[in-house]
Amino acid sequence: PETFYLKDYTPFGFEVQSVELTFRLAPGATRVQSRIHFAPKPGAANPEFFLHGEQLSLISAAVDGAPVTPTLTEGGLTCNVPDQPFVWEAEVEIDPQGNTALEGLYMSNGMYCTQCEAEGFRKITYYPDRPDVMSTFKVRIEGDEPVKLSNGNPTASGAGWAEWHDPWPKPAYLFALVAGDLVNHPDSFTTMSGKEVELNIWVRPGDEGKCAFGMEALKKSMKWDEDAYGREYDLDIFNIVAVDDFNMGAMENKGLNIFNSSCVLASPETSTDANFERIEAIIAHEYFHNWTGNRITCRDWFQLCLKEGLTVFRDAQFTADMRSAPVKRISDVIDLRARQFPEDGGPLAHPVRPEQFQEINNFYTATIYEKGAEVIGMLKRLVGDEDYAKAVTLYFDRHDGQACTIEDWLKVFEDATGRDLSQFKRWYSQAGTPHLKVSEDYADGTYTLTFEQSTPPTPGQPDKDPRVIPIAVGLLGPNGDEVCATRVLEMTEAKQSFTFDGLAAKPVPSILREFSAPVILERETSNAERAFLLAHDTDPFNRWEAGNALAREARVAMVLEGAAPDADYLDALQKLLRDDSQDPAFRALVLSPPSQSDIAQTLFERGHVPDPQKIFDAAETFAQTLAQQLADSLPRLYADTTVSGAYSPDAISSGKRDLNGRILSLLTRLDGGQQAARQYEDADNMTQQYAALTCLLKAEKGDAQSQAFFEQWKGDRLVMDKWFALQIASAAPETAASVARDLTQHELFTLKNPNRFRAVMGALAGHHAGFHHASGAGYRLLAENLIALDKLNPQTTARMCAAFQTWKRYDADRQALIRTELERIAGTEGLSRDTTEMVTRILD
Ligand code: DPP
Ligand code: ZN
Repeated sequence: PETFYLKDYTPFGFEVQSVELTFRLAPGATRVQSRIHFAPKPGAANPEFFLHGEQLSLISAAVDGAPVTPTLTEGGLTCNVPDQPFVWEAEVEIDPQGNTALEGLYMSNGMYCTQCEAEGFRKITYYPDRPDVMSTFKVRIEGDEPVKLSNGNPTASGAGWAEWHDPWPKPAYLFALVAGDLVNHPDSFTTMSGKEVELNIWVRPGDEGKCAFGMEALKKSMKWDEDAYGREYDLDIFNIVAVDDFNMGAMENKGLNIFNSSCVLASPETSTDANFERIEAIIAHEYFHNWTGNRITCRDWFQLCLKEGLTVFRDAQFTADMRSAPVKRISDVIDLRARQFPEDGGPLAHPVRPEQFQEINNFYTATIYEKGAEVIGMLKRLVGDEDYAKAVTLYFDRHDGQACTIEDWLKVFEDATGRDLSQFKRWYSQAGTPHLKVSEDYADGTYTLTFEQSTPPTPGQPDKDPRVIPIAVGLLGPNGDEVCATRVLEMTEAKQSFTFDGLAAKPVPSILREFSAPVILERETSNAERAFLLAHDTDPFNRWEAGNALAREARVAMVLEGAAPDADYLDALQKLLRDDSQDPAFRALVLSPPSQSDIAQTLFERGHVPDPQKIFDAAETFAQTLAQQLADSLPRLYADTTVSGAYSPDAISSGKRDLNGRILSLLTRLDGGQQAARQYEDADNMTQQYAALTCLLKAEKGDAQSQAFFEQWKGDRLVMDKWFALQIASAAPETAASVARDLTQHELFTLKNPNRFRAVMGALAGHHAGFHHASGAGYRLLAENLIALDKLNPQTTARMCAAFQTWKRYDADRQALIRTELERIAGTEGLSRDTTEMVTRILD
């Protein structure tokens, strides 16, 4: 397959002045007519007229009204065109019904919908399908479907047709069309300048009752973007549509966001607290793209983090404002370590701004999104809040309507602050997570911290230069009082020391507060000091971090030395658990152990070969011991944290339910599931029902409830995804793969729905000891299903290949088993470009 390089960027030789599209919808044979005004760019000498196009049947083409016969090439067409402005017209036929890749125009449950990012528009018509080509669009949709939507504002409609006009120039990846039998949940929003905007969430009949929460989230997002960034919405209407079959979470098409139904539909009976929070965040994310992504877009796909990193950063700020900032930060770091650090430390490592790719769909990664957001967080910390606001305002003023690069982004910060960001830019160009070693020294009232940074080699990048690392540090005195408030140390050298004067005694440092940089901190310290920080640190993130480190060390000692669970840590946990003055959500986070995959990674980094079964056993032993030690207080703790009254997904109630669920899982280890069974019976919301079922299934006491759950919810696809996933997640390591295999034979399993595929295969890959069971059955099952899905849906297949990315952590036998499966996938005839690229990179 062809490799594309950042360094090869060349602009398109023509301006696109306007686009008019007419769709005549038919499931197996939709006709698309295009009428596009092109003009050669001044100064471009005889540019090639190349239009992308894939899986299109060309019916006719004309230039300035005269029929032409273009040359069809791999991936598009070329044509001789005048050296002055001209009108291109074409008609193509496409097959939405046969489109199982879910890119371009396709059908989901009888409804037409589109997904064009990154390169799906070329499956709709011939077009310069690249983000730096921006134009206004007029769209006419002809068909019997009662609802027909596209971008922008509605202009006219009649029996069997509707017309839309999007006045804002946009790249083709933001194009969208929806048509079907849909019902809306309507509302409106008045913008800061007093403009009334019509809002709708469109769903299949029957789902109307699941839109209210999403609508509130949308209105909050619109208000927040005005208040926090001064950004106002810019069309008369904003539509959201829920679609069942969708490769991503959601898509920010101009004025017509299309959502995976799992990321917008919500009701207390069918959605957990975690679902509610995620839905609120994704609605915000897609809405915020209207400015960071749509009004200002990317020049090319290498700049993907320009919109994604910034928009993730903005949605995290939003969630922090709506809910608890420390809880959001801790959750984000857990997620970063679970998904981005393994990527950065393995064969799929790539810079936040990659310099090459074969298939751009493979770069919608945790590195682009989450590390991309971390980089912006560092920038904000370095320049300060005020200068951040100045720079971002300059970005909107200077670049509105443009397709931009990371250079443009950094330049507004340089211009607004006078800083030189050339070294900072390494965060965008160097892959890999820096390791930050710390040592300390204290003499005569002066405390010195010395840091050394180094980044391991990553594919194609053997050597790394030192980066700018903002290290937020505070100091605590021996009695637990803070003797030095947070200071941001700006590290620029490979090795650098910082001093703190006037201290009466050797302090305890709290380093990397709020996780001020996405690095791996290496510091030799004692469990006593960790417990001290867990008790006294003023920074909630570092308090959690201290608890997390204690948990990790306890697990590592159990796995490596067969040690008993650390008594001091158990003590600290019990104290915290009983401390009602602490936020329940925070207590729940401290109580949630590092993941088993996380422990495997730690062992690997310390030079050991992780044994998944031993890690699993340690987790079980630890939880069992904790439950026993807490035996006397668990019933009271359970009662105290039970939320009664009408369900509300607000942060306080959901934090309490989270803690309550963790207590229930401890209690279930002692009471044989009695309390969980009662909770299952009494539950009037999915959070409590699901928590109870999880406990029961883990205890092997949940067959009846699982059956009842299935009967109750078999008509609800999203709830059934939970049921599928839970069967695997709760299985023992030796049975996880066979449970998953049976589920792939279940009548409700289908390769055609990405959510269902992810529910089953994602749960298998997420069951650390089950997926990595020595039999290799988990590897085998995943490989078989990836091979089967690749024929239908390369994009979702390729993403799921990442389950194998950590394979070099494990022993030779497991590596050999995985290699066999990776080679089996790679050797499959007709394997997609997407999956080929992923498997090749993982194998390298
Ligand atoms: N829709 C995806 C997102 O919002 C890709 N842009 O991140
Ligand atoms: Zn996004």
